[in-house]
Amino acid sequence: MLEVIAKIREEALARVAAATSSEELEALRVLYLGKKGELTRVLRGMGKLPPEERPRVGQMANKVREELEGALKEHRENLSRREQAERLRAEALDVTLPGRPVTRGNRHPLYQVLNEIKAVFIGLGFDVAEGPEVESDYYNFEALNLLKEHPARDMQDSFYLTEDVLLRTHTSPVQVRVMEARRPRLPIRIVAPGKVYRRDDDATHSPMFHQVEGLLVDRRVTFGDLKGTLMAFLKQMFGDQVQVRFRPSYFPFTEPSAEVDMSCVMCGGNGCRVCSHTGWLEILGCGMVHPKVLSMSGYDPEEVSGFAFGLGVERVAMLKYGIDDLRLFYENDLRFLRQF
Ligand code: 2U9
Repeated sequence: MLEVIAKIREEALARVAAATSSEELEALRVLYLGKKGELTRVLRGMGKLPPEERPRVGQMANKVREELEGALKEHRENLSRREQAERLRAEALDVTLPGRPVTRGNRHPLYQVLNEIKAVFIGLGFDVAEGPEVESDYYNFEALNLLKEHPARDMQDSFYLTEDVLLRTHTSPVQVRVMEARRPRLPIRIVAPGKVYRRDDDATHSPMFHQVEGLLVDRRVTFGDLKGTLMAFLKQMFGDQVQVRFRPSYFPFTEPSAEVDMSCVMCGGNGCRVCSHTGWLEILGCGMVHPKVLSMSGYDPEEVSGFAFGLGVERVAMLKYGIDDLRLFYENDLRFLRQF
């Protein structure tokens, strides 16, 4: 019997020493010391021994049990220390590493340009006015002297929600609303920036684009005031050396009307691909507010006059940065957007 116990002891201690995980140790504990374990079985079988042998066998079995329990405990503690060390190594967090830099974003190039345009006009004494992008036929067309037959009113050219509600095709309705709201206080000196919508879609036209329009209404406003204002704007925007010319044009809401060209920002006026070898770039439309437009909003064209202008933000941004496809502005490609 003593030999059996000695053999169990030797085998158990060897297996405990060789165990490589807490689970394996627990399985060994059950195997040797559990209710049905090998050492337990030996102790249970003691009844069959002659009474004089029982104390020695009992003593030895208990000693081995204690020894095994001690070995299990020690090895379990070693293993758990090693397992924890391994876990910590796997999840290693080096608090001395420098942090990841937070990269600073930038405003969308179109809104950088839009804000620049706004800032120049604010500097010239203009207020900024905003209004709804969903407009009535009256504010978008009628109040601007666009008659019922005007091609811009065609379903083909504008986005209609109902027969007389549409997405604004320009920011002019904002100015009409301001003229109504402020009457009779003068002067009115506002720019109206924002999104506008037209049924157009190619490399230089998008169904949604941005405009800045301006309006000045007061007593004795002249075309000279208009020219001076726009020249001051273009010089601040593109540099003092920029040349400006006014060409007669036509808009239903202004009379007389003009288109404004500036010397090409790419070639300085010598002629290049961007200006189609003319040396000039078309940048603005403008004119004196049509007397009918003034009177429809409740102003007497005999008493007051005004000028108005409009420009496309995308076009200004494309010229400023030498971009030839405006769809780049809307694709949200960070490789493009991060350059500005
Ligand atoms: C009121 C009266 C008159 C706004 C004007 C233009 C000329 C013009 C275009 C520039 C490029 C539109 O974005 S674009 O396609 N605009 O040429 N806009 S005068 O005239 C107004 C506005 C409001 C009450």
